[in-house]
Amino acid sequence: MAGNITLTMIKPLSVEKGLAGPILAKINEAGFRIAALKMTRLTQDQAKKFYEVHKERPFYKDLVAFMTSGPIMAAILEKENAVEEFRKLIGSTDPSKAALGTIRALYGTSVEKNAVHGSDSDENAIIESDFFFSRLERH
Ligand code: 3AN
Repeated sequence: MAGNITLTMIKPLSVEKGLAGPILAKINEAGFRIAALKMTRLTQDQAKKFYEVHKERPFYKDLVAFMTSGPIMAAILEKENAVEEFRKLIGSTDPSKAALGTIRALYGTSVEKNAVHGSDSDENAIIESDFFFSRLERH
């Protein structure tokens, strides 16, 4: 059975451009419930750990630098089949290839600066939610 949570990060450039509000509005309109939400700035170590699966990829160092360049907003989103539904809402990794109207098509700048993160599996949704939020921070 598909899980009902996913983890998103509104990435630094989106926060800097004042896009957190519009992005959260899209998330609400799409029927997700926000179960946890915080603004924080990732340390180098945290960003490296979060993106550890990509550590052999050529873009890893730049991605860590970008993700630590300013505050982000992290949220746990709830909906039936949340991971897949949210990936539909955000669109492809590359904003120029993302479907019209998706969050990355609307607000993304490049493959790296693609507006938001979304978990890629139920298993990672749980790991990533635990990375950011204690039980007391979930509602
Ligand atoms: P997604 O976020 O769509 O699941 P992943 O998991 O392949 O994509 O990549 C994680 C993050 O790494 C992306 N959100 C993006 O910021 C960055 N990334 C992925 N591919 C590239 C690339 N070719 N060049 C630069 N950054 C990339």
